[in-house]
Amino acid sequence: MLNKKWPKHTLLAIAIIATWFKTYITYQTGFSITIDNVMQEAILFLSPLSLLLFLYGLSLFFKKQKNKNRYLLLMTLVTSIILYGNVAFYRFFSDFITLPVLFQTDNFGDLGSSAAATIYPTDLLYFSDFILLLAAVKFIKIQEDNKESRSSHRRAYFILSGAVLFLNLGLAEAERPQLLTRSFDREMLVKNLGMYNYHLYDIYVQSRSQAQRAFADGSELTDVHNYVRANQVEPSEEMFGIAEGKNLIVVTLESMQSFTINEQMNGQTITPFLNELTEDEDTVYFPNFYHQTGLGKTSDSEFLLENSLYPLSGGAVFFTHGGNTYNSMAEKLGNQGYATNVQHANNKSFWNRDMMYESLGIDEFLDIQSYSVGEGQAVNWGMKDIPFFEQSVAHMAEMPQPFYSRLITLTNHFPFTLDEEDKLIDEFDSNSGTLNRFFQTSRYLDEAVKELFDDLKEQGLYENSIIVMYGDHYGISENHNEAMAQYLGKEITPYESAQLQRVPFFVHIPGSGKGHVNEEIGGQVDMRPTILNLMGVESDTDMQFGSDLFSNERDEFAIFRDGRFVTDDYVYAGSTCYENGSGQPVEQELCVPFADQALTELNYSERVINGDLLRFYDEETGQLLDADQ
Ligand code: GP9
Ligand code: MN
Repeated sequence: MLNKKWPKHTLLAIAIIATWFKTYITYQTGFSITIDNVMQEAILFLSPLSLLLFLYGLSLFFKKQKNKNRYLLLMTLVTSIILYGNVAFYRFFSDFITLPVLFQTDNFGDLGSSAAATIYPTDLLYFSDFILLLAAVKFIKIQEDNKESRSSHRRAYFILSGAVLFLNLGLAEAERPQLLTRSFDREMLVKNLGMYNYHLYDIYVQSRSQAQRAFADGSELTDVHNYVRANQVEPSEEMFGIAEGKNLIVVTLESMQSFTINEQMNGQTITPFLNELTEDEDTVYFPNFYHQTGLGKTSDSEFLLENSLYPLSGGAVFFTHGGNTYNSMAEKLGNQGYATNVQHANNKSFWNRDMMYESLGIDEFLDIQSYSVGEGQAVNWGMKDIPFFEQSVAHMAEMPQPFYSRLITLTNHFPFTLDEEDKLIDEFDSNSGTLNRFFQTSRYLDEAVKELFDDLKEQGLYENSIIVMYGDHYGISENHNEAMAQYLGKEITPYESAQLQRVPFFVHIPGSGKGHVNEEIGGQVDMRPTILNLMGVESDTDMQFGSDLFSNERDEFAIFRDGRFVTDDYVYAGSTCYENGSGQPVEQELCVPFADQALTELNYSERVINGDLLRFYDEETGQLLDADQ
């Protein structure tokens, strides 16, 4: 059979079909893409085709068969690398690659151990189309075609490929209106446009945002300014200035989620110390507090904390806009005479922190160089939290007061590994090792926080400080829903998934007697105004989207970075409007006004960042500056 001469475009057909089918199978196996109906499945199936027809079809412009073959081999290799790159990235981040993260090479170095753990020999299958084509080129005899295709044939071919693209876009528009204008969710883009078109779209969006800064001017800030002023609330009189002049210690609780607080796992308490704090007379605990991070994970949470702006829908703002003008909480406290710093036992370039902290006006960054990591003091990503806290508090003892010191923990990070002696509870018993270990590392982090409090007391810093703690983002992604369902004893619907985005938020003010459990619904964007008010620092002329969680005037609202949101009545998730509390789906209309507001707010925040618009704003006076200033 191999001696028979096959039609001249056989190799092109093999390449297209092989990559097409491989891509479709990868959608099903390499990612967890949710499909709700047959139409979505059909779009998913069709989506790789248009770009493949076009890209591979360019081989028709080559004259020599040898060059046609080489070109096709190169393209199957390139598309394989793109697809596999996404699969590997997805295993780690549960997200698709977007252009700016490719420039985050520093981070990929540090991810080494975790990334290696997610590469398998069977991954070679992601290159199966390339291998197949290689074999076909070698073994199949075709009627050699050493001339350019006839232009009329080519035209017909490319019209067909264009038609497939329009069919794809038409179906996508019907299924998901405004897909390209909203584009919060990369999964939706990949699902509807296909992986390869998605990347072209991403390249377009990213280069546009570069151009946006170049062309932005101060007038774009007017709408945002009006919106921010219109939504501003008065601070709580009772709490304003309650911590004035005290040191501010903010602790980032790596991957800590609220579902562990005041709960047990197989009869064992997960966070005994934090549980105690929820009942403590000097601690306010917010159980309905949500993370609002995107792809920038920890760094996005820092961005929300410092600026009360939302991070970006694509990429990590610490990287993409590390050089912008900001009006951070650190800078503000610095102006009040505070010494400001961040302490984190990791490389300073991770998440581009060294650059970004300069833009945020943070005086000092105590990175891994400031710590001595002794024998047995490192695990997983680096220094263990307990010695980290101990040495950080020793640093604090040397700092001029008052200070604002931010501590970023690390031990409770994927893949959640611990040394035997640090395992204070057993593993859980689900099919997800990740979730099973997560309980143990959460327990360790709880222990570390307890020791932090002791260290502060020992160094005499406790009484004169306020301690704010927040969970940065989820630790357990939706890939572990089955195991989570086993733990929670209920199915993980989109409603439940949204509720699982709750992270703990604690405000501990020694000697205040203000402790209570505060049910207010809020998110990380609200930390800056809340904290500044406690410190007695006015922020009413600042460009911030959050509001004081203690204020009686504020609306209960938490907007997720991907467009989901929670109000006291509703939860919007998975394109469905649910009643908050019962989790029952309700009429879509009920969520619409909030969805519009969420979209507006996220867009405004994005506009401020992309245009670097705060360079046109004077936060002292609340005035817009002329573009040429
Ligand atoms: C890295 C640490 C963890 O320095 O903040 O980052 P994450 O992966 O959680 O964003
Ligand atoms: Mn983190």
